[in-house]
Amino acid sequence: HGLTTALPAALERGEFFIEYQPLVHLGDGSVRGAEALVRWLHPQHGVLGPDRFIPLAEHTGLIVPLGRWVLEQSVRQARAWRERNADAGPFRINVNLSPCQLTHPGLVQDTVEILERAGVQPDALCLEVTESALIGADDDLLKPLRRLAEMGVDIALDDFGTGYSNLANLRRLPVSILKLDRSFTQSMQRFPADPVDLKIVEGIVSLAHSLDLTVTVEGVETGAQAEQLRILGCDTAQGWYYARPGPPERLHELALVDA
Ligand code: G
Ligand code: G
Ligand code: MN
Ligand code: NA
Repeated sequence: HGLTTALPAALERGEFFIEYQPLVHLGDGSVRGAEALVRWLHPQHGVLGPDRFIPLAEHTGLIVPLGRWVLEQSVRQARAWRERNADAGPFRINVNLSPCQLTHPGLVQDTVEILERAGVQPDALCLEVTESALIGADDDLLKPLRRLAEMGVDIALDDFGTGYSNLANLRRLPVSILKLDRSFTQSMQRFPADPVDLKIVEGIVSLAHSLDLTVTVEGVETGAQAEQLRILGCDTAQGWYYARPGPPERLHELALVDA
């Protein structure tokens, strides 16, 4: 595969870049942070989304240095936002971790070093792991996540609700945030929303809150969805209704408006 063999040189040449999508507090509409989403500006094919190259990077192991690069850039960006908006309250950065990064022995040390180099506190960072990556996870896999969580890094379960995980299993995981999958948000688009989906979201939110977890909803595209999910008790939201993923400058503008 041509893309696969081009990956290492692309990282060296600086062809990857990051877009940021804001995370908004559903109660007051303030911007609380952003998720980092990597893209590849390919010299022939133009901008490629992560779905086109993350699986290839996972297959070849390049995901480890690429993931480290994404983390480093994102953490530095978080610092810049905090400096510019000192009055706006804590600003947090969400970074996706692939399962290969979880099993890489350098994860904890790399993360600590990146945070220290940037002068960023661990509580400014949230690492997103998909629910499916943690299904059936044994203690060896959870240990690095536990260490990071003890340091103050938040761990979020991404795409929650799609992975058939045992809800009781949640107690075992060092997770503090559930990111409710986009499919639930889409279901809130119809009015009245599907009563079974309403009950499911209600149940997830109540379970999450009773375990002291925060609920973030993904894929919010309309004000009606945001309102419905706010009423159901969700805490933060992300989606095109607020902003598409974009360059870091866009977030400066959003954060300043809300400060
Ligand atoms: O916006 P979008 O098409 O960019 O994102 C698609 C998927 O790619 C998301 O589900 C996200 O989890 C994944 N993704 C985006 N950036 C990264 C990254 O830096 N690392 C990993 N492992 N996955 C990412
Ligand atoms: O990590 P994750 O799979 O959740 O990454 C988020 C993905 O969802 C990215 O591909 C991003 O571009 C996409 N996305 C973000 N907001 C919306 C939205 O409001 N609607 C839809 N359909 N996709 C979104
Ligand atoms: Mn994510
Ligand atoms: Na997701």
